[in-house]
Amino acid sequence: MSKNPKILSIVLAGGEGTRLMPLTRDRAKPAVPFGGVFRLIDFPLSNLVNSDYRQIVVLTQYKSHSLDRHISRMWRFSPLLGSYVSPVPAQQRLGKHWYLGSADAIYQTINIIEDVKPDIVVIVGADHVYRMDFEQMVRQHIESGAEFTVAGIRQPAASSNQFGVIQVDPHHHNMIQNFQEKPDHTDGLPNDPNTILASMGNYVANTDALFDALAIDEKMEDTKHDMGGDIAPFFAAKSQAGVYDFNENEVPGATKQDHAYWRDVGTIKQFYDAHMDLIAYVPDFNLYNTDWPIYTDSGSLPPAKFVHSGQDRLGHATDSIVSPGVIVSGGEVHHSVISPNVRIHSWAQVIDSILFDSVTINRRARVYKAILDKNVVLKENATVGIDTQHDLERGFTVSPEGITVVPKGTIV
Ligand code: ADQ
Repeated sequence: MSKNPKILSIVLAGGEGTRLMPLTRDRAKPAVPFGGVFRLIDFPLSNLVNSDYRQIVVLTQYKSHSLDRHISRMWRFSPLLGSYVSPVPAQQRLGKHWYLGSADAIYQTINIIEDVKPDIVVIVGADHVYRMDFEQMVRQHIESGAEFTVAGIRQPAASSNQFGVIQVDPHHHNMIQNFQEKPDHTDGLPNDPNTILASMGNYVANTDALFDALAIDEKMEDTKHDMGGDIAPFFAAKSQAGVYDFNENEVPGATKQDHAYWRDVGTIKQFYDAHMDLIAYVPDFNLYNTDWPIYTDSGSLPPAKFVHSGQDRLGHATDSIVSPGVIVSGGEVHHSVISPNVRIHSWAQVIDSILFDSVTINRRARVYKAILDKNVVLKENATVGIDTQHDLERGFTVSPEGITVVPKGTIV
């Protein structure tokens, strides 16, 4: 392989995100807003761009309208400079069938990959919040001589059924001996039985070897056509899979707290908790790391504004993130994440909550431990999250942990 191999990145952005309902009712999971101004897809795309990988195809599938719009508005690079992010909707693929698993999604895109003729493909999921330097992973992949490399992170052994579990070859440093997709039980690490090395769902592959593996997989009966379920075990079985240890590598500007931060935000609880991580006094994930920025389309919105400081009408926010275009007029915000263009009026209270774009909280309304999707309006005196039984009766989703989610556009 040449010293400067040609790299193409593929972002798998077809996940449905059923466990995030109703937030994924009419948007693909990678298009779900996160952290006020971002969408989930901004994290893998920022990581790739910061790694200097700027030829990117995004494989979309399910309810991809807002995802496509976000990508073309925010992420369309200059083809003149040789950089681009192109969304590839499912109907543009080779096969007639709606594709099956993530490996099939890549297989159906082979003609697009062949046009680019990359030496190496970097394949990343679009469902996680983290910073990662893919250039480090590619460098290790090349040095190891493996055909395929999986990024691994330590996770509790009890969560093995959510992850691809990597067993490292004791005789060959950084090579995978065995890869099992979501086993119910598995042995932990030799020196730490309560911990496993889990696949992050990010892969680096030599293009030729990947094409061969995908073609073999495509012909097999007993397969889900899944990168984690079928392709990673295939390379492990022929001793051609390396592992890149995320915990042992750092991205520029990472603080002690956010080094090795990686969160699946696939459930309401995980999504909520990752937001709370952002607003901690010393944040676990530092959005303010300008050495490794997370890019997004914030539009040309005016700054956030806080007004009315009469004795009992204090327009203010504490321990919170407040996005541009917000007006807090005589209301109180505490320990919350507020997206652009939200309005919070006098004597209203928003506590421990996440408000998406253009939510309006009218006078004396109260919100506690809730996620309000885009364009939700609370009328005067309305409440959400105070009485979860009442929330359920009104058709809102309440997570087992008591987080109320109000769907897009609801008037409460
Ligand atoms: P899962 O996330 O359960 O496990 P999957 O549902 O295939 O696996 O999703 C992986 C990524 O591919 C996601 O970003 C998803 O949006 C996307 N995706 C899924 N099907 C797709 C399709 N048909 N077209 C386009 N994109 C698609 C995976 C690995 C595990 C690993 C975990 C880490 O299989 O081994 O441990 O990720 O969270």
